[in-house]
Amino acid sequence: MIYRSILLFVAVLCIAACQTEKKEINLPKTDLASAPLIPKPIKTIPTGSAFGLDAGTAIYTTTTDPEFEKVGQFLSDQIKSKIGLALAVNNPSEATLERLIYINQSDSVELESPEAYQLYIKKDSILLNAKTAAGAFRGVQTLRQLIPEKSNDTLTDRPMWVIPSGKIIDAPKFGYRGSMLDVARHFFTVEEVKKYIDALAYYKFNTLHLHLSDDQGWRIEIKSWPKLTEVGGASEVGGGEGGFYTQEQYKDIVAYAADRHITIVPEIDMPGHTNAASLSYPFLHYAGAETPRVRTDMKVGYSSFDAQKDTVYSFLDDVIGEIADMSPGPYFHIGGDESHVTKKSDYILFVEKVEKIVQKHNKRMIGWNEIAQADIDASSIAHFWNEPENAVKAAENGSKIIMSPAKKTYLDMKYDSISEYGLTWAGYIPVDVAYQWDPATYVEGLPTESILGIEAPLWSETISNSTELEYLAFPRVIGYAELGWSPSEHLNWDDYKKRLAAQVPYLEAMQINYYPTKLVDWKKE
Ligand code: TNX
Repeated sequence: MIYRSILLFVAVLCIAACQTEKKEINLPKTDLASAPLIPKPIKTIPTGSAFGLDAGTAIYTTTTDPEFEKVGQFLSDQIKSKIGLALAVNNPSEATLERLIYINQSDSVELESPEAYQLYIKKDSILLNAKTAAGAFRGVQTLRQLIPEKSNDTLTDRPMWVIPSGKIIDAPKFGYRGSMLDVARHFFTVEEVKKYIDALAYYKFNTLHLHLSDDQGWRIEIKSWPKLTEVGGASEVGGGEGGFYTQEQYKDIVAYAADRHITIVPEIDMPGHTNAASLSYPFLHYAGAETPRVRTDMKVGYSSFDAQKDTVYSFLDDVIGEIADMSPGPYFHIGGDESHVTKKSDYILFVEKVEKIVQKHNKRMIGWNEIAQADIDASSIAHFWNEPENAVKAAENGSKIIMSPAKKTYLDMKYDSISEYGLTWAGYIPVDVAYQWDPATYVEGLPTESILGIEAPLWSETISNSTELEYLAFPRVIGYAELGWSPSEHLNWDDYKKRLAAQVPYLEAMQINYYPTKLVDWKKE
């Protein structure tokens, strides 16, 4: 195996070296440092020359890890759909080969973080080094962003896409960089979720948290409790028909995300936000909560599971078990927010018991910051949204924290007074406010080491399809990608807003709707 890969490597380098001597192409001067990359890499060193991407280019990957070949194929597919060029992957018989893109597995110490990569762009080759396929995948996104939409048709007898030369050394600041989609208040189809995943991948997110249940709907098939979707999945906010993912569909989403090195974090919200579940199976209902009925309104805090009943926990063992079996990622999110009608002692009992069930199914528990009231294990994660004191308490207990401050990261907040969709309870969040804050210092008393990362939640009370989802998510979510990835010293609104403006060709090509805020001088055709 190693022999084969060395041979292949030497062979392709030879082809490239011999071929380029034949033709000297007059490539234009470039500046890699001014490329509008988002997130901004740690280090960019321009060399002023260029790599000419054309039909004479081929992609090769290390043969020691089949996941790298998948990353190479992903790059080839993306190049095909962006500029129409079909590049072979690991096909040494390629007769017209002149330049190559080599995606290489490397154990270099500089690539310590699993998502780190190094990109060396020269005249006749591009070398992408990474320790893991995930790192290679992140590097491929940088490369995608460097490929211009338009070719230069005067350099040779065929179109050539000019990529600026130089070196990029890069790795993420946080290991957890996510967005959340609420598919419970309004249901979103598998295709709509995949479209969102594609855009998240382009900006190097590695997590999508799916809010799979709430008062208005239960959205994931549970084979041992079929009424959850038959009854609980049949409506949504505003009275639409709702919907749910079959287990096959959910697995399809998980696999699609995994191909983009994105982990799905499933959430079943409890003990509150459970009206749809209790409507399906009334034994779950807590006496202090409002009687379950079909809910299409936007109220919160009136439902609860009964924390005192053993049957509730056997039910949850089945539900968590079935979902955990379909979710290869390390986490299971139990919600835990806004359980206003649950007695505090019952709430604490409930969280502690459910944590054990989550652990039994080999997952780490995540819960909204309220869970810090319980005596949670240090391996469990508190998801900060509104109570700094609970985030600090969890960190003191050894838990990691995910940062989703409502006033900064809630994608469902309106941008301003003229926003079409969204709520306002946490204030307006214009695009610059969304970008100008530091997850590492936002909560006083929270040590940086406790912060696992950042997540931007998109609650769906006011949105019900991709166009509306995108209106709220874009462009704000692109800024969170940079807050989660780039070193703090690179975060600068004036510099960022120019790079953001340059995202228009991508957003338009992908047919992604976005809010054209006046704060940005959009580069429209
Ligand atoms: C609060 S944030 C909620 C959600 C709502 C959202 C609307 C959180 C953990 N709970 O149930 O959808 O506000 O912005």
